[in-house]
Amino acid sequence: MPDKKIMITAALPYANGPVHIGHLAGVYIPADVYARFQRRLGKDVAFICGSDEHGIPITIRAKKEGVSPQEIVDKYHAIIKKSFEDLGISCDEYSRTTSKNHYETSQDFFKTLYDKGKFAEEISEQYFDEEAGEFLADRYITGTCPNCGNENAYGDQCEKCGSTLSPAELINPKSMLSGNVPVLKPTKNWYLPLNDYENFLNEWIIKGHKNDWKPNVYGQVKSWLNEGLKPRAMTRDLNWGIPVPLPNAEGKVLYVWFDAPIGYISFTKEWAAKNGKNWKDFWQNDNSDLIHFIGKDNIVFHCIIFPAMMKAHGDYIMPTNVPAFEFLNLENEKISTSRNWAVWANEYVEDFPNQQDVLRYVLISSAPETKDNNFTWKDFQTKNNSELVGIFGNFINRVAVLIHKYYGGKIPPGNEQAEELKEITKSATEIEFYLEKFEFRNALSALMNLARFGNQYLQTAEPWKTIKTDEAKTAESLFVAAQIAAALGQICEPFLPFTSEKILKIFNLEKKNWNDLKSNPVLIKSGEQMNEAELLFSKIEDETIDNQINKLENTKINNQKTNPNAAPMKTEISFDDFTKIDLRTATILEAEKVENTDKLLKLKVDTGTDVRTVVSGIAESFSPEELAGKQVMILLNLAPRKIRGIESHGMLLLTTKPDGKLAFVTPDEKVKNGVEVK
Ligand code: B3M
Ligand code: ZN
Repeated sequence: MPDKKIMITAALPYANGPVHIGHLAGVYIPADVYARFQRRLGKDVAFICGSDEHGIPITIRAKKEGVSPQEIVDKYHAIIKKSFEDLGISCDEYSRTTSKNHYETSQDFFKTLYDKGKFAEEISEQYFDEEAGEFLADRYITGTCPNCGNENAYGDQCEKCGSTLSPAELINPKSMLSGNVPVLKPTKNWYLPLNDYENFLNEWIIKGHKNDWKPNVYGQVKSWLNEGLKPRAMTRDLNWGIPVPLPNAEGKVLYVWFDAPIGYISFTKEWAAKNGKNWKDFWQNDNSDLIHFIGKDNIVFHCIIFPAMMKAHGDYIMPTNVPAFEFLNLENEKISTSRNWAVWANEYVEDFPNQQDVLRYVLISSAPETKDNNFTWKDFQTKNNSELVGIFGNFINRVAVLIHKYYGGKIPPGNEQAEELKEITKSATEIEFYLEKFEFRNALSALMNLARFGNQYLQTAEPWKTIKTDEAKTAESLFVAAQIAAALGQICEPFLPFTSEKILKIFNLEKKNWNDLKSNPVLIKSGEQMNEAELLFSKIEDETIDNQINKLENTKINNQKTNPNAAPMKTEISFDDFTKIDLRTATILEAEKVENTDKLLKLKVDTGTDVRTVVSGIAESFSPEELAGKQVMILLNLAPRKIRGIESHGMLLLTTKPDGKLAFVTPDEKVKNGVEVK
């Protein structure tokens, strides 16, 4: 039988924002390491991902940014796709769920289930906004939480007390679209009776995968099954999504969790068509392993709902494993897109050019495999400076420099049977063992241990000393060191692909099949010529880290704002700076429009110290007539400047009302002109 195909999926990120380190550590980097590793084993791998472009997260974001859902997904799809490319996430296909092919594939899937009689049609009462003429998704209804009294709870959840809610439980429900009280209205939807699949899921997961699935995944599935499954609607009354492919289903779309996982299939089709592959070999053939990389909040969808859909369809294989990760915190706090508490992939790439592998390394080493984990910038710095620079980079660099110095870059003669070379096969074997079990942190430690071993070996062999006393010894030890360095270049590739490329270039090597690494540790022959060494990692200074920490601190300050639209505070000034400002009460005597402008008024102002001309951009908020006699505040000692040929001296204080019109800032009682503000 030919090698099994490997179908690797990574959860489709919602195209409602860029991806952050939590996504990377908990899904995309592990999936990428695994995919790269499987390719190195020579397997036929399809590593598939793409943007999830439907669902409420998209429409909410669109409302927030004041643009259409299509504009939102176009924008963030491009950003996410680029971040993945920049960070070496080697998806074979990165598509999107608004593609035509995906519409067809998911509508076909739905039709198949419908034709087979797998759905139950049910009429239920859903909240409807009569003014907007729309049914309301749970997220679009706010009201008072019955559990804690929070007046801003959502129809699906109260963020204050954390309880899960349904819209019907909210006290005083209000539509977010119009602010009106929504009404209940009957509507028909198509349900997948998940309860019909309980036996199948019990047999397949509870009996079949007790030992090979991660305890967190297994445990969650078990508790869902213990509670008993209920029919779940696979359609929604919404205007953003894939239309339900049935007559008389206007205004209804596929549930986002129905269409999104089918995305894995649609995107495989797209990839297969471009690459001369047959997508069915990966999805509809037992000689294929399907692996879903996801975060823990997606377990139920990948272990219960999507399998039930595939089972109902009948042609699909079940996932072999669903390695789900826990969450990564940032500086000991939960990462949050809405609070901007995150390190964004696209910003990292800009702030740390050519240091993609540093992020990859740090995120793998703190991957939240079995429990939530934490990312701190200090830890990032330490791991870079002491591990990547101090151990890994240092070793490779020493080997390259010494071979250039003593042997003009030619690998010296040595013993191909040397005992130390066994470390190489040992590492390759160990890493394989861990990766097959999805233990990425252990696999990475095994890699670093080989670098540590290399350093210690050099330290003991001291080729820089033996060169003066016993040249043959130097040759021998540098031969061994060269093999270890070359091996590091080979086996670091799944984890540190950019670094691997550099090392292989230094040694003039091609990527080798992983099995060959295990069977023959001689990776570079005596007499082969090396290239110049290239810098692999460089020290990250305190200042760089402080900048990142400051960025987060600013986020915190912004998050404390009671008015989210308030502009951030300007740079602090000293008291001395403040005393330079001369603010006075004054009165407008006359006002007239400045010709050929819409905004400007020319004002004659009595400042108590003089009568002067001030040009002010307030014509859209006030008519000249209403201004005569108005008390105002003036910045008296502002240097005069010419505006439309008129010399304007001083500036009046104004602020903006909720309707966007301007209002004067004035004393709350009448004051004489020319009185100082203190
Ligand atoms: N779009 C990601 C999330 O829950 C969700 C995954 C879909 S995978 C088919 O953040
Ligand atoms: Zn509550």
